[in-house]
Amino acid sequence: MAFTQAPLPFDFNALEPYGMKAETFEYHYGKHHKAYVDNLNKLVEGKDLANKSLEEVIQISFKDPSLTGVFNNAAQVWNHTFFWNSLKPAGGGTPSGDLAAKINKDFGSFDKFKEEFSSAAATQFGSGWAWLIDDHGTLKVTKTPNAENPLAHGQKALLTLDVWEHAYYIDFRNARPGFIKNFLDQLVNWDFVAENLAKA
Ligand code: MN3
Repeated sequence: MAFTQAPLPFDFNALEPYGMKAETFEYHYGKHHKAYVDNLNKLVEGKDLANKSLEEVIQISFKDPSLTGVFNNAAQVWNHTFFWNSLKPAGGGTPSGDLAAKINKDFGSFDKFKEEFSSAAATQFGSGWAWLIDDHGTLKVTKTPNAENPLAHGQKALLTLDVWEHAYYIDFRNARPGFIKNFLDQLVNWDFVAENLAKA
């Protein structure tokens, strides 16, 4: 069974009123994400790994230096699907319920969380990802280089932002901080984050 690219959970132009053009998704979903899926399928063709789940492939290949190429592509397939689900039209703002309470408890306040997340996303040198994770019961902000992700470290991802330059160059050119602020202000899908937190 080949790995497949999950559909984008919104139309290519759905985020245009919220700072991200259809052209961004034509490239980022249609070219970059698709290439990771195609490369992964080529790399695992005819191997036992082709019959594992994507999550299993990520965890197996992260520990095996001979499988770096498999890890990079598998993790990027997973990371991008997770990122699309982290976005929604007219998102952003503040979470509610148990998630809001947990953020307040573990970060001190929602503003403190925003500061930490923005700082992680802005200071990831070069390509990578910023994350909100559930690290064995405690919410934390982390950043990872290139394709690395919380799954590889046995942590549960709740939210991510792609800070590879290809994620923001069409909409924000070189201005990563503007992309981060726009994400927090009007794109974060807090319902998705709450669903992830509630999962065992
Ligand atoms: Mn990307």
